[in-house]
Amino acid sequence: MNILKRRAFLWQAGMATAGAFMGAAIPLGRRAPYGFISSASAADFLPVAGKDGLAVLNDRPLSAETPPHLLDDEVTPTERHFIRNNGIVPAQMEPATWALRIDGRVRRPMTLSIQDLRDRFEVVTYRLLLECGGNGRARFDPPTRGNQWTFGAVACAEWTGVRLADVLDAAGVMDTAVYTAHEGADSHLSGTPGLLPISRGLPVEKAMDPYNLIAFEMNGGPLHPMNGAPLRLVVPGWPGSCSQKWLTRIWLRDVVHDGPKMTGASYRVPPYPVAPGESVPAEDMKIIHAMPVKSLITRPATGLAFAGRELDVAGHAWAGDTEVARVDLSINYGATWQEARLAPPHNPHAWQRFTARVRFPQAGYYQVWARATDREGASQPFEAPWNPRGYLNNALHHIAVRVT
Ligand SMILES: Nc1nc2c(c(=O)[nH]1)N[C@H]1C(S)=C(S)[C@@H](COP(=O)(O)O)O[C@H]1N2
Ligand SMILES: [Mo]
Repeated sequence: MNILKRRAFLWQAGMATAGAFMGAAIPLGRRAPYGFISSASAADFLPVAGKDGLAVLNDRPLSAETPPHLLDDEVTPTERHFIRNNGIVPAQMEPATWALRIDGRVRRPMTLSIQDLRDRFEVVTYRLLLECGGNGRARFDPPTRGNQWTFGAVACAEWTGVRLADVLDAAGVMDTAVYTAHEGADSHLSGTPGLLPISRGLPVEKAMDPYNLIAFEMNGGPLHPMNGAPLRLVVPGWPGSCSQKWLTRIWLRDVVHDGPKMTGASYRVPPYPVAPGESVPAEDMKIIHAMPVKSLITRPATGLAFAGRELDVAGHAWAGDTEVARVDLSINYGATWQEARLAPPHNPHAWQRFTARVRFPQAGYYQVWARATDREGASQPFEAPWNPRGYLNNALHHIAVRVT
């Protein structure tokens, strides 16, 4: 069985048998929560240099996610940043000769080396949240096609580069431009020359967000080859697919970009509620903009068994283009809630730390649920609305613990 099929099988096999694949003792037995799957069989861990502990969802193209307890750092280490490839990675990633073309509806088309970017524009460093639009897809029922991400297609690394807005200003965006279009150096899985695996874009207003970077450093070092070395876009808060890796061209268009993965059902959702499994006419689907409010418990790892009555719980919360206002925890399936301490973001578009000490009334099995609410008052649902391609699943995360 290939990795993808095996994982799908693991998923469908359900909780009753998940333990058999785990090897190690599981204190929760068949009541292990879904969180166990992402840290499943050791054979699924990624054999890529410079990556550590990621679970592989697909090996061609490579997609791998990070188990929640390995995302506890404020700044996600490069080794733990998830990978989502749509095509074949470029053979050549040489920074010295890399060229970025800016053209289309601009007054001054330009070709820039990485050195030109460093010399001509202010170099800035920000912690930026990147989440795949399909993160959480595995929780939809009926299942939707695509990578069955559980929780870990999200990261907040420290990126260094120049502002996309500064580069666009230098190129002189024409009044007729409405959308950017991004191209990278990876090739289509079919091997067809000139066919791009993915080319997405942004409305010009969003492209001008000062926290969008054209990045050439990740966590103070070079970009990892699987995260777009030597140059990529980082567009925090919007689906990860907007953040073109191995970036070679940004062109400005006078229409909404219609490149691969911009049309049909790709990165689109119905603008009205639909029943699970319902088919939706393609022309009704709307392009996803900001990602919804979400949180992830990163400490302790799910499955903890411990003696005592108090437990320190921690995690991160984020909210697309806005900020998280509060995070609440429940140990009784949502009957009552306790507000967690919540830190402001290190900079706009970084995730926010939440911490809380939770007290358990007696020994036994508990689920600890986390629920974030953003500044606009939107909070995480108990179950995310189903959509044809399984995007935007921001349903509550929980861990399970046994108090002895
Ligand atoms: N050139 C290129 N850029 C790309 C992709 C890709 O396949 N090719 N995948 C996109 C998707 S769907 C996501 S979620 C992010 C993932 O970034 P990462 O692999 O660095 O985590 O990259 C985006 N940029
Ligand atoms: Mo993605």
